Formats: sequence, structure tokens, C-alpha cells
Amino acid sequence: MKNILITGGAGFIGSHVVRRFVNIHPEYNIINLDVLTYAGNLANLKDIEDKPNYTFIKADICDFDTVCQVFGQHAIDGVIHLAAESHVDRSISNPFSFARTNIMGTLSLLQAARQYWADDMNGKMFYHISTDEVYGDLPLSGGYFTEETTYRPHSPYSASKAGSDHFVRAFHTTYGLPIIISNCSNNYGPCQFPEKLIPLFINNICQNKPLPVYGRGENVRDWLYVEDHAAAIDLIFRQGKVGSTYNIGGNNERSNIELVKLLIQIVDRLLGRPEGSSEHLITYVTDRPGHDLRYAIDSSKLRDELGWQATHSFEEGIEKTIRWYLNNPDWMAHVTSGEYLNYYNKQYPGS
Ligand code: NAD
Ligand code: TDX
Repeated sequence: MKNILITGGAGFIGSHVVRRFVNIHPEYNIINLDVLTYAGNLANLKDIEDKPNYTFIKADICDFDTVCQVFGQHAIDGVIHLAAESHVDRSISNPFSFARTNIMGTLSLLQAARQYWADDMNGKMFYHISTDEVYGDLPLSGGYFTEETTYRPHSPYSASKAGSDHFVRAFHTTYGLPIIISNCSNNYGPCQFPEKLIPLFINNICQNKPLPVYGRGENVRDWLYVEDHAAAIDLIFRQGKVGSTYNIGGNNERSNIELVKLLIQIVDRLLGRPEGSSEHLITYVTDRPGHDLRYAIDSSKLRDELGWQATHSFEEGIEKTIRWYLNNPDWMAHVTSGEYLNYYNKQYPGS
């Protein structure tokens, strides 16, 4: 039985990763360590919280002493590190919290792993979940990020993720820590905090609120269904080559305005409104400073080495996602009211 520490497991991607590991890997004890910021929500994991191979710990990855205690008490064999400040707009208004959590928090986990595994690194693994935004951006005319693309982060968020990636690689080179990094494109799916484009706009369309499209909506993102990302993480964690980087992408580029019109079309249809009637909600607003123009991922290394491929088409994934938000109005209401924070802070008092 191996003991796997998953950080940030109460967040969007983390909750899908935790559920997948708890349900399909009974050979692992999953320890979910999350401080429950505004983005962490244990309601995302209600269905698995009583499983015998699952433990939740409310703690801050920056709290080095507590992280060391967790390594010792739970005899951690592997780490899948997702805890982070993840929203680009927040990083523009408050870069300090991004440097603290994403860089110092990652360093705290690396240092604990290095100390705890010092006598025997065999079979151990420190896996950092990172983003394609570390590579900067691409022109609309073409090109793809590969694992060899030079780092050129533009936002405080991507700079902090680039910094954490560099620390992870430095611990491999300097101390021999067994590490893997994956850099993924934009995820979408159930349980994403409604500050990100897709859940924010689905909610606003339902409520007849304006849809704030930055600039002219020409920026392009490569969208991947979150369960396909979780499946890639599972494969890379178990079969990836130590010291390697893997790019993960959806091979599914859309301009923001194209995506917003598709969301409107589907939500209108599902709500019984004339399709496209909510387009009047589109409101062009001042662009995000330093807004990356286009992301596109070449994930052929992951496909060729480990046989991964996405199983959800965009049409299937986006309809499934929209139906989930429409069928879970209580989740959205609680998240937007902040009620869940009060509830879970009572259950798990602490920092
Ligand atoms: P999220 O914001 O939904 O969740 C982050 C989680 O981390 C939350 O549960 C939060 O409580 C926890 N957390 C934050 N600070 C913490 C701290 N100091 N100590 C312990 N826990 C803390 O993020 P997400 O979108 O699920 O992203 C997860 C990871 O994947 C991040 O590392 C992000 O950079 C990366 N990533 C995200 C995307 C995407 O499209 N969302 C794409 C590529 C990579
Ligand atoms: O209100 C909005 N209006 C708008 O036009 C919001 C919230 C976003 N946008 C644009 C900005 C981006 O071009 O939509 C696109 C997607 O925006 P976000 O959902 O904020 O995602 P992005 O900035 O691309 O970053 C995401 O993908 C990579 C995640 O938040 C990161 O954590 C991940 O690393």
C-alpha cells in the first residue's frame, strides 16, 4: 500500500484527481492536503469522503513544519502537487500571494520530500502539475508549445508557476529528487470556480447578466475536459519517466468569442430560450493587461511514450459541463455566496 499526498485536492482539478485515485487505485492511500482558500470546496468530494483509502488534512503547503509532520505521520511515498493560486486576474491585482503559495509553497513541499526521502529515493515520486502559460504565448498564425519551448511567462501567475517548475527541476539536478512535471492547457468541467471564463459565463447567461469579453475576444485557448487531464496525471504519475516533462493539451483551439457564442447557443437551448437570444449579453470590456494571445500544445510526446489521448470530444465535454452547472444550482449558489466556507470552516477549524 503506497501513501500518496495530493495537494490542492479540494480545488477544481484536484477534486477530479483525488476522486479518480480513490476510486480506481485501492492500492493507494490518498492524503488530500488543502488549506481551503476561496477556491477549495470539500463539497466537491462528498461522494468519496468516507472511503477507507481517503484522508483529508486542512493545512497550508507554506507551513513547512506541518508539511514535514504530514510526511512523517503518513509515511508519504509520492506527491501529486496541485495546490496553487490559479487565477490570472487575481495574480495581476495581488502578485504576492502567488509568489508565496506557488513558489514558497512548492519549495516547502520539495524540501520536506528531500529530507524525508533522503535515505531511500527508490520508488518515490514528486509530481508537479503545471501550466502551458509558462511558455508565454503564440501568434494566431500558428505554432505549438513543445517540451523544449523556452520559458517566457508573462503574467504574475505564469511567472510564479515557472518559478516553481524551476525549483522542481533544480531539486532533481542538485539532490537527485525523483520528479516529473506536466504542463497542461486550459481545463473545463464540473466544479470549476466561477471566476474562470466557462463557469462564469454559464452562470451569467442563466442569470441574464453581462458577459465581460476582454478586448475583442480574439484570444485563443486550447480546451481540455478535466477528466482527461486527471487520466493523463494518473498515467504520468505511474508510468512517466523520472526527470521528464510532459505537455498535455486538448488539440481543441477556440477563440474566446467563438466559445462564448457556443456557450450561449447551448445554454439557451437547454433553458428553452430561442438559440442565440442571449447574445445581447456579450459586453466587450477593457483587455486583461499582458493578455496572452494564443496557447496551443503539442502533446505528441505523451501520446507516443505513454499512449495517452483525450477521450472527450469538445462537443461532448462542453454539453456535459453545461448540464452539470444547470443541474447543480445549489453548488453555484453556495460557491458564489461563500456559504460553503462557513460550513467547512466549522467542520475543520484551523488556519
Ligand atoms: P483551483 O484554484 O481550483 O484550486 C486550487 C486548490 O489549492 C484549492 O483547493 C485551494 O484551497 C488550494 N490551495 C491554495 N493555496 C493553498 C495553500 N497555501 N496550501 C494548501 N492548499 C492551497 O485550481 P485548479 O484550476 O484546480 O488548478 C490546480 C493546479 O493545476 C494548479 O497548480 C494550476 O496551476 C494547475 N493548472 C490549472 C489549469 C486550469 O485550466 N485550471 C491548467 C493547467 C494547470
Ligand atoms: O471574464 C472573463 N472574460 C474573458 O474574456 C474571463 C474570466 C476571461 N476572459 C478570457 C481571458 C482568457 O483569454 O477568457 C480566456 C480564459 O480565461 P480564464 O478562464 O481566466 O483562463 P486563463 O487565463 O486562460 O488561465 C487558465 O488556464 C491555464 C487557468 O486559470 C490557469 O490556472 C491555467 O494554468
